[in-house]
Amino acid sequence: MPDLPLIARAKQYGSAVAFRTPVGTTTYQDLLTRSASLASTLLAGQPDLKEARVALLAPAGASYVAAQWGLWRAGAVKVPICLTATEPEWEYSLTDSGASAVMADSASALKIGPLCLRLGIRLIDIDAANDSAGPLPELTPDRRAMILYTSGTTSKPKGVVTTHAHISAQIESLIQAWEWTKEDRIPLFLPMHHIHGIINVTCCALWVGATIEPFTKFDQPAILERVKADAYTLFMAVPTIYVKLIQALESSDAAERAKVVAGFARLRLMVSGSAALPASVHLHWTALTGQKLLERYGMTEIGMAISNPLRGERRPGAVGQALPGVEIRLKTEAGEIITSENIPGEIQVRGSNVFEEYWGKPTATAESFDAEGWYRTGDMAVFETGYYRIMGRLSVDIIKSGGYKLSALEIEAALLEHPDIAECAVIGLPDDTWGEAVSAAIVVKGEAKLELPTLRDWCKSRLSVYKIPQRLSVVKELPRNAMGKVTKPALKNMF
Ligand code: MCA
Ligand code: AMP
Repeated sequence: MPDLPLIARAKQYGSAVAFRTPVGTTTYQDLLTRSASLASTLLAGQPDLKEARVALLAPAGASYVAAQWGLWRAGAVKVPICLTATEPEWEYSLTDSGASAVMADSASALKIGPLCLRLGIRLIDIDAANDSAGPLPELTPDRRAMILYTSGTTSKPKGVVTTHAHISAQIESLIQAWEWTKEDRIPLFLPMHHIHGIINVTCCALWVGATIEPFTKFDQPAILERVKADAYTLFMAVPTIYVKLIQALESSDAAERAKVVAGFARLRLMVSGSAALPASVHLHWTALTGQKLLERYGMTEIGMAISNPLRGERRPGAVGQALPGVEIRLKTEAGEIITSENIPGEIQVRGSNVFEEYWGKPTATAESFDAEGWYRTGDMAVFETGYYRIMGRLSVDIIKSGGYKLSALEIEAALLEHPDIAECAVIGLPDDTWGEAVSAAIVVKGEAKLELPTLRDWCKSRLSVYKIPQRLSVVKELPRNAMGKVTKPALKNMF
């Protein structure tokens, strides 16, 4: 394969606009030129980086993509890391992946520079690097392409490895299902270390020659201005964003609201995913804008798997049917494959979209697949009149807040380092805005006193803000079963 598919396709789009910002545009040819130069910087005379891990720390935008393509073209594996993570979290991703270099925009390079120095990792400032393009290696689709860190049922996040072939399969499935074309224009305001921002928005748009308007965060006023101006055809967000948009629209004056609503009504498609979209929010959004949100279901390990149809009924509270190229089945706890409707079971997935392995964790990888190669998602669903409906997760230790998947165990481990905390247990409590709110029950040492604001402050150097407990309950003891294990369902009543 002379070129990776995204690169080969970009060559066809040449002078089309890939990125548009208030200060200018970047064409597909600009991305190709810049990424070839960055690949040379990375290669520094070597013929091929041979799957060396290179971390990427930059806000969404043309520079991010040039770096991503550059490291791919040099034969490296991309390890995107979170812009707002703490230094210990960065250190974990860099050391666990064995990263040999970090590519960062100038502002991020300043922040991560001291850590790179301490760990002896090469730091490349994407904005400053300016090598001339040299020869690039030939790459095959089975090469590893990306490691995404995802939280789960273990205390520390696991690195989900996908190859170029997996990524292509994930993209092609969505292009087909949602009928992406080069006429599409989409805002990008989701974090660039997760599938939703990386694959569903950025890679899909660039695959077809569409245009992206990047924002460094969910900048609601700026995005709504552009919605009013008919800047977009597509919009993809997590449920929390739709909740926030409903709140904003309902508190704006009637004339302003009418303009924004008219803008949303003209979009060809609005998608929700990464967490459950309550049917009430779905119906509220339709009542407000006339748009029927398309809800879909996915996971870092599998990309997107199930989606409501582009054409046809988009059912509130349901996620639809298997996407093209994706096989889905439900299995009962007793191990029976479910063949009829209305019987709940675990969602299992197979297909060329499914990841390769957890980085450096062969046991965890083996345990997550069954003997026939079906990936066990740990999510429960039921098939009802032709549509899958997600019922929840098998593990109480996974929390979804604002679309971010969090590990209760990781947060508990951090809280236990607090000098006044003797014991703790973390759960997700239902929350209208965040879906679930991280909630900690703690037993303090001796006569110690601990309140939420001081605890949150203490957490800020250890945990990303979205992992920090939003609710706190100080209890005398934690509810435990006969084995001494904390019974998390019983904990809910203590808040
Ligand atoms: C921000 N805060 C949060 C969260 N995000 N707290 C809890 N949970 C969160 N997710 C904190 C802020 O740090 C701030 O704290 C306070 O809440 C209010 O911030 P605000 O500015 O209002 O929020 P925001 O910055 O607008 O962020 C909300 C957000 C963001 C845009 C919904 O959380 C977000 O981008 N979420 C998307 C995550 C995502 O892409 N997930 C996809 C994973 P303080 O007041 O203390 O400063 S991929 C995936 O799940 C699969 C594959 C799939 O199916 O897609
Ligand atoms: P992540 O690990 O961040 O990739 O999150 C994947 C998880 O998000 C899935 O395993 C589900 O638990 C959840 N999820 C994604 N989309 C939906 C949805 N539409 N409804 C309910 N849960 C969802």
